[in-house]
Amino acid sequence: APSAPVPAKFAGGDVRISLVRQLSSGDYFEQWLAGAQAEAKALNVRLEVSSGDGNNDKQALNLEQAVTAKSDAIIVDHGFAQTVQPAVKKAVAAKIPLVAFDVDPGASEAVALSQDDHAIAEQALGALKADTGGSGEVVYVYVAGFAPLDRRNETWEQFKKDNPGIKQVAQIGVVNSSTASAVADQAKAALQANPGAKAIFAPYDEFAKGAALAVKELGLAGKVKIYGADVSTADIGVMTEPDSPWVATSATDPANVGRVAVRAAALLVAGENVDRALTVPPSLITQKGLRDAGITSVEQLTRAFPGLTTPDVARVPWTAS
Ligand code: SR1
Repeated sequence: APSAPVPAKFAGGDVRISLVRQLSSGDYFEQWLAGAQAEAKALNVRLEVSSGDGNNDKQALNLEQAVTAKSDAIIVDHGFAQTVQPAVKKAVAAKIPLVAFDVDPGASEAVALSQDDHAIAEQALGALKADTGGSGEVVYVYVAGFAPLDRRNETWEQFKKDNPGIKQVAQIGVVNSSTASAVADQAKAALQANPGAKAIFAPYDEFAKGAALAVKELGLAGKVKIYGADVSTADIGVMTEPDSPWVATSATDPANVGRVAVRAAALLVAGENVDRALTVPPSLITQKGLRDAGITSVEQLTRAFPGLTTPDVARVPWTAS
């Protein structure tokens, strides 16, 4: 049951929150937005959404505009620190509460929200280690500059030090509006150049989908396995299809993370205390686990993994959940 009355501003439907995104295409970002919109509806908040469509300057401009428009709060979703931080400073100066998801806001006033990216990489790499015995040639998919990928990369670097039998034979990666097909092309070339590779560490679902396509097209299913991150209903389809090389992924429920972002922003608008660092834990999801349980959708997955829903992260006292 709610432990506080609904603040007047929320009851009147007068709260406007700007969601300023760097990226919006792909399963992860679509599910995240659906969660954010559902939470905004539940809290009677108007969510004004913009996307930079991968263009950092456009995102920075959208952020400036959210400050000028005097939104009640701003959520910055991804982006590069150097392009986002100048506008974040302006939001702080204008006393606009701010939640930064997957980007360093560079301001102690802002709430920094992330998934536990080190755990994401550790879980996926734990599966890779269990399957390979800790040795073998691995293709790695990475693009620097994205905070979550940089954190996962820290874990990968440490993993290689701790497991000298693991040899990174190629590094590939691109993030754009057709990441999966671009990564598929790169992965094909990397696998052809490195016929001894037996695993691909691809810690973003668009990377993993691209890698899976490459392995299939080269007829290497059974020889090369993929260890990824993130999950969607489409990803579950890819992981569970016959002969799929994508055997493990470590993931949160992206819709849940979008919900947390909106709750944190709403709490700030209401003047409630919010931890300055919020972290959403992932779960390890394996191909075998999905197949054994007959899971075909994220809805079924969240029922099987109740830890994927985190009502206590940024709990709003005036709602029931
Ligand atoms: C390009 S960054 C992609 C990552 O952002 C989110 O953290 C998702 O987990 C995804 O892997």
